Amino acid sequence: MKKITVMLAAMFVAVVVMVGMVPGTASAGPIKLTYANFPPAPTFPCVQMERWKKEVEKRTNGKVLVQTFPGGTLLGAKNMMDGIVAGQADIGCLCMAYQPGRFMITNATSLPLGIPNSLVGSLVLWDIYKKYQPKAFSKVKVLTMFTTAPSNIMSKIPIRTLEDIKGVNLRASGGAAQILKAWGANPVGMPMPSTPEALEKGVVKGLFSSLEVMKDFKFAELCKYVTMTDAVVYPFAVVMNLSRWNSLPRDVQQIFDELGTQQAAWTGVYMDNHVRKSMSWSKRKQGVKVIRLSKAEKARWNKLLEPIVNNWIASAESKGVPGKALVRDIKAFMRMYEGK
Ligand code: DTR
Repeated sequence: MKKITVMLAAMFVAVVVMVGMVPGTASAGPIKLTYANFPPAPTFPCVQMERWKKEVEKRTNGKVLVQTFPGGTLLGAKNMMDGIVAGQADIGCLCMAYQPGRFMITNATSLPLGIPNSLVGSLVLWDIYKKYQPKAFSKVKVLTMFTTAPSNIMSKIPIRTLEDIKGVNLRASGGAAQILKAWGANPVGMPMPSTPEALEKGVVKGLFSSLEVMKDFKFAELCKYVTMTDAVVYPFAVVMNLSRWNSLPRDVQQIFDELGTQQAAWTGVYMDNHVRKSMSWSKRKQGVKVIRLSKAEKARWNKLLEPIVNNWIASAESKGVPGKALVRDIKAFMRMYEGK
């Protein structure tokens, strides 16, 4: 009798342990997910990450807990995608523009096509991803995508004309670098987290990016001039390890899926508002001067960008990427979200 009781007890313990190991079962406790990000905590990619975490924890009633790792503590700007595929973190946020060849389809949104703001950019990018389902993401689950606001030149010296920008070292990455090159600048490529040191050391005289960084990285303390170009956005993606995704219960997957478009829109609105706040702080507290190109000067700058889109289409088509259709779709989605 005693033997049977011991055996039954042992079986009971084994069952409890086994059930505890199955992901998503009631007795498994909360599902814990790690989320890696490359820039510092106060910057917009991390702000959107904290918002996603909060929403997920709320909508799953605490069934999912997300532990966030800003500042490149778990994965950095360039090993984010591979790190997520390898399972070094469950979720990761990456700037696709830092790897132009790898994410050719989604990076088409960083062509100079006149995307007016981050909200429109983010919704257009997300639609392009959903329509084309690029192979570059076949090893991960994509949770959302978004873009920055358009890029402008922040510099230590005033840049008013093409003559002023000629040969100036300015930091940019991916598609944005070729825009600077077309204008005659000397683009220096590096991910955003390396930029503060490059500016301080004088390796670059400025940068080409969305303007929320004037406040978030305190670039306004060094760059006293902003030349408004309103050109090109940088696309971002949030990706999840595929087997981790497959291990999630259906109701949790559904919540993550519902959040895809909402998170893209939330980030767009946050970014557009934050750019405005950053610039009013830069002007009021840091004495930053905003330079607006005259109409004639702007026409000269725009003319230099004209070949970029056609050259990109030709090179994409030669690699089997439907460049023409992509550009047509980006423009159509853009008109739709601009309400035209
Ligand atoms: N413009 C891109 C991406 C970018 C814009 N703001 C931030 C903040 C933190 C990291 C990246 C970005 C860039 O210049 O890298």
